[in-house]
Amino acid sequence: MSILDKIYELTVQGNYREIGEEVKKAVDDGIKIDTIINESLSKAMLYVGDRFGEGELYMPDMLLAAKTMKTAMDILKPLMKGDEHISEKGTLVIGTVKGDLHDIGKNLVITMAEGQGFKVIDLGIDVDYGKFVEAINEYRPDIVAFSGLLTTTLGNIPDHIKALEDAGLRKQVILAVGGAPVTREFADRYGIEIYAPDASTAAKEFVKALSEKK
Ligand code: B12
Repeated sequence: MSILDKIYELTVQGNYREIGEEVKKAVDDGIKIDTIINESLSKAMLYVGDRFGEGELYMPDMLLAAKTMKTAMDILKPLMKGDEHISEKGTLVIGTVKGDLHDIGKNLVITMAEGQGFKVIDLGIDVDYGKFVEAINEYRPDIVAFSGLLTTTLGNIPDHIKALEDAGLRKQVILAVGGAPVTREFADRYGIEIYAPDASTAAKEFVKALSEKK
């Protein structure tokens, strides 16, 4: 079994005790961090979610998989920052939408954006509309990003945007949205400029949007 397969398996099994050693081995073998995240960790989470959706796995399984992914990311994150060409490109405010507690994907987007030189203000999970407004007033970000994993709470996106419009702030920022159930069509429906299916693409899109703005 390849080391990437092993990391995938350990994540699916929720084996947070052994994941660290394997992740370190993969890094020592020269496997790119991006590859470990995209080919093993994220794929494993997708698999666990699908089995949960089909009733084959349960909530504790999802929690263990999440804990395993977090353990792996705690090792990878500091390594990512080291090898980057950081210059402060711009400011990003990001949060998981109101009613939603998922944060693994958001945290990955943060890691990648920081790697691209962004200053990131993380508003956390279950973020109320007003919090985004406050953060824009305080930090004057270039980009405001919503992360959403639940179909139900993604329905709150228009309210998030309306809060920005009511505060007269919508035109001052570039909006971004992402999360497993989000699509390009969804973003277009609400006039959201940036959509990306994964964290590396997200960071690239942020950089591109800023260069087009300048
Ligand atoms: C782990 C997990 C949990 C953990 C969350 C732990 C945590 N700290 O985040 C726990 C166990 C707490 C949990 C709870 C629940 N969950 Co859950 N969960 C998952 C699971 C298995 C993985 C999510 C994940 O971390 N994926 C890995 C990351 C890396 O991927 P990602 O989040 O998609 O992010 C990537 C991209 O989407 C993108 N991205 C993410 N954000 C952003 C933002 C921007 C701006 C951009 C550009 C890109 C971007 O980049 C990321 C990195 O590549 C998914 C399955 C799935 N298919 O998504 C279900 C899933 C999302 N959960 C689901 C459900 C139903 C729930 C619960 C309602 C279960 C329950 N009955 O209580 C609760 C809801 C709690 C709440 N109010 O939020 C459903 C949602 C169904 C739906 N479409 O609405 C899913 C799809 C499982 C399923 N198939 O049924 N969950």
